[in-house]
Amino acid sequence: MAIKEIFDAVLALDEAQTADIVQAELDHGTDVMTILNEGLIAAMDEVGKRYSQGVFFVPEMLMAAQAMKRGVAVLHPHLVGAKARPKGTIVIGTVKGDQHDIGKNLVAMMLECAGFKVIDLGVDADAGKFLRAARKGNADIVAMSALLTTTMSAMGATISKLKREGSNPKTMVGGAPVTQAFADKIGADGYSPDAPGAVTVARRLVAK
Ligand code: B1M
Repeated sequence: MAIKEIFDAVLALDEAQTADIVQAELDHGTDVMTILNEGLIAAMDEVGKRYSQGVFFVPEMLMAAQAMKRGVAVLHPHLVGAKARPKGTIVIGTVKGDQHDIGKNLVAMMLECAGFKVIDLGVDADAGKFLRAARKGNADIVAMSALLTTTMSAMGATISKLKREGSNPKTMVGGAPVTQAFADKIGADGYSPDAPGAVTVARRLVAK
């Protein structure tokens, strides 16, 4: 069994096969993060390339996303470690106008694994939704994901609203088009290019 087969199963848009091969690879003793990064995430990068090239269209992206989710579901119990007292509360969501949730779900899962209480708002969450959830949950951090260049501005709008309304959780942002420079520009307290890095940033923000 090879990681390449996971990559191929996602690109074949085959949910059941993806789940089966991920399970087989786990049984074989392959590291969970290797399966995630070199199998599933690498395949989604290739899906994006094929979409840009006009080889894949939206239905293929959607089916690949379903395959990825099935694979991640198999990995989930292996990623979630023993839980102690929560290290802090994090409200997370994909920002307004944006339906992409695979990266956000991975970040949420890893934060959970690291011992944070995670309140997941799902996709298309507007500034008011983040604000209400942060207040209700007494959140330490509001974490936002965006995959579209057109929705990145919703992160800035959310941070402005939190500040305007006197809500003071720390904020962190991420997602493929987001950069450290953009995070600095909109006044986010933290940025990470990937899910494991998001855990490091969250730990730093709650320690401040
Ligand atoms: Co969309 N899509 N999509 N799509 N899609 C992209 C993002 C795109 C780059 C494809 C392309 O053109 N090559 C492009 C955006 C271009 C741009 O904005 N410049 C695009 C487009 C154009 C669109 C539509 C507009 C297409 C259309 O309808 N014409 C449409 C928009 C819908 C909407 O949101 N309003 C659309 C729709 C979809 C689907 C619904 C079909 C599906 C999403 C299904 C789902 O999520 N449930 C989809 C998919 C699957 C993709 C690609 C192929 C894969 C995204 C993905 O899941 N990657 C994507 C191409 C690509 O990214 N290569 C593409 C895997 C995931 C693990 O990575 O989310 O980046 P990512 O998360 C990473 C990091 O970014 C980081 O950690 C994660 C893991 O390490 N991270 C954070 C993410 N959030 C973080 C938060 C943090 C920290 C780190 O702190 C809070």
